[in-house]
Amino acid sequence: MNSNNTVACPLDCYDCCEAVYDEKGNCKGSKEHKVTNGKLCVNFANLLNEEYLVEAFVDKKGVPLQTALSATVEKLKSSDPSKTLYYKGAGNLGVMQSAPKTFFANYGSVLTRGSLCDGAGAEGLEQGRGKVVNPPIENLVNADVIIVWGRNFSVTSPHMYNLVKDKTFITIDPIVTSIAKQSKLHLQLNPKTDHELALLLTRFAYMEDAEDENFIEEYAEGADWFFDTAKGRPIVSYQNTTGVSLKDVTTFFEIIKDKKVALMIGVGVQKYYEGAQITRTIDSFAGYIGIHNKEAGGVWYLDDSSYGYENKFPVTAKKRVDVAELDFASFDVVFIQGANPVVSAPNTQRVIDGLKNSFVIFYGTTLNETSQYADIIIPSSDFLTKKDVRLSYGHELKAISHAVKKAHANTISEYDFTQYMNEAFSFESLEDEDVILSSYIECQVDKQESFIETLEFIEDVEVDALYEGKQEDEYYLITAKRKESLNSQFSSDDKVYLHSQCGFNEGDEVKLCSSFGEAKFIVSLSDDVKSNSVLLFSGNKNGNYLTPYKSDEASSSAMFQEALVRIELS
Ligand SMILES: Nc1nc2c(c(=O)[nH]1)N[C@H]1C(S)=C(S)[C@@H](COP(=O)(O)OP(=O)(O)OC[C@H]3O[C@@H](n4cnc5c(=O)[nH]c(N)nc54)[C@H](O)[C@@H]3O)O[C@H]1N2
Ligand SMILES: Nc1nc2c(c(=O)[nH]1)N[C@H]1C(S)=C(S)[C@@H](COP(=O)(O)OP(=O)(O)OC[C@H]3O[C@@H](n4cnc5c(=O)[nH]c(N)nc54)[C@H](O)[C@@H]3O)O[C@H]1N2
Ligand code: SF4
Ligand SMILES: [Mo]
Repeated sequence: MNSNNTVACPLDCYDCCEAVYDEKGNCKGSKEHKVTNGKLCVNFANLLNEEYLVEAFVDKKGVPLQTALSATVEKLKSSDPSKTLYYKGAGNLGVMQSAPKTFFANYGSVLTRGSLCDGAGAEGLEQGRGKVVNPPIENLVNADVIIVWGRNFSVTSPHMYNLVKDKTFITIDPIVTSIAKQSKLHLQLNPKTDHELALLLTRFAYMEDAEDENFIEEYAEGADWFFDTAKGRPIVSYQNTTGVSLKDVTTFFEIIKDKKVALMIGVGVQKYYEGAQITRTIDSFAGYIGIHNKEAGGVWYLDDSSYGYENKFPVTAKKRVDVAELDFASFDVVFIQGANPVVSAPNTQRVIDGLKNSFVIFYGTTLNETSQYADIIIPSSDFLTKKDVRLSYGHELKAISHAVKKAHANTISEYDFTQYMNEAFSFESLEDEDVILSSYIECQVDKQESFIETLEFIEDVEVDALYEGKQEDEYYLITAKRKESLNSQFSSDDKVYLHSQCGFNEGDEVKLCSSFGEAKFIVSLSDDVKSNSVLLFSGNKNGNYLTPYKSDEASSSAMFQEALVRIELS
């Protein structure tokens, strides 16, 4: 691991792989990084083939980097800082991406709060146990049965999956995902009924004598209340609302009986207004049957990857706005780094209208749908040319990036950009780059950090069901990841996937309408999609015309699936 030719995959992905760059310029998966295990994926290949941006722009005209940087300084010097926004995306997850935020916080820009990704679920887990830290990867490897709940495990963390692909799987997902196809049991529940399913499972756990009395006594609070909530409804009523049969629930307990269980929760369960409560209910069920704090197995989610590390880029924002609700038009200047909100943020029409009415500075490695609206474009140097460290939200291993290639003269790294701006504004400069990086590289987080001291069970579950207001001709909106792209990066798949019973034909052009907007799509039929749902992949250029620009109830985060859609031939 001490070699100076490793490169961290910068992409927003659970696996956090490390590659080795050889003298011939080839990148191979590191064999020393346990999760990478010598292999890389199609998206890493996409990165290597990417046409990186090597020209800066001011007013759509190509200019040298220096001209774009000077124009940025000039624009900020003549603006009211409180009318400027700093918006950072997840295009690169290296720790150095946080450097520019320190400049903008000192300057006085408004920052964002909440997330477009895992915010609601993280909030739910944190409410119950105070922190979100995954168990050691060994615990996953040593589990017997893996429950994949609202996570496209083999697609969105292909290397973690590879370590355990021979285990017994149970999948809980409205879509027949590739992991569902390899599972012993697939509970194809209705969207946004996961909290109900968790309560039903808790009820069965009691009947099957599957509760973990020791865990409950030693580490849990409120288990009785939680169980009372689970008992509050007739069992058969859960069957109707979740769409999961009691027979399948019995099978679920047959499979996990006396087994070491790992529960992999994904972002699918929490893209809703009450996403925090839903996730916490699942974690409470896991506590009830004693999955936590064991030698093998445990509960995984997208954890706080920097837990236990010293934050080298602390910021205090003068003001923050919710990332899902913000209106770009209400700012004079918007600085967008590593993001593509025109495709990835909720409510595309509102994003575009906002960007058209603001001065936009775009800082990225590639042109994208958002950079079209930029007044200034600053090219960021690509991942092979800058030093960095990646911490993972999927497991405890980190990946280290050396600058294995020389950066193009017209590009600038996030660290150098921040230093440049600090100097222009006479702000204090950052610590030395190598000192910052060593702090992350050398810090070893104790594996015991994932130990849960107290699990407070959720007591009242108050979730407004989507099925209650749903009309016959309305569909649930599912929006999930796909193998060949990383959110809006690389190729996009702009189709709508529908079950063959939907009454439309392959290739039809349809209009989808929600209460938030409408857009056209070409139909692709797939019986992997539940017949009451439509599936749009993340990165679909038109998908977010349909999604709400409101925050969830607890974490200021987006809730992409809190919507129902109608379909008409266009
Ligand atoms: N190849 C690839 N890998 C990626 C990404 C990518 O774009 N491409 N993106 C990365 C990022 S940013 C993230 S956050 C992670 C996310 O990775 P995952 O956690 O796997 O997230 P998603 O694919 O959004 O959704 C997971 C599953 O939730 C299901 N689902 C939807 N609604 C519900 C529901 O109401 N209940 C239940 N039980 N399931 C539901 C979907 O059908 C889907 O199969 O993946 C990362 N990895
Ligand atoms: N409908 C729907 N919407 C979603 C999702 C969904 O499942 N469905 N998923 C949500 C999730 S989980 C997430 S995480 C977000 C992601 O949304 P965003 O954070 O907006 O990420 P991307 O769309 O992947 O945009 C990445 C951009 O970052 C830039 N970039 C890449 N590397 C670097 C770098 O090193 N430096 C700089 N400065 N720029 C770089 C590239 O120009 C690229 O276009 O999308 C969310 N939006
Ligand atoms: S699996 Fe994820 S971390 Fe690994 S190379 Fe692919 S995108 Fe990068
Ligand atoms: Mo994400």
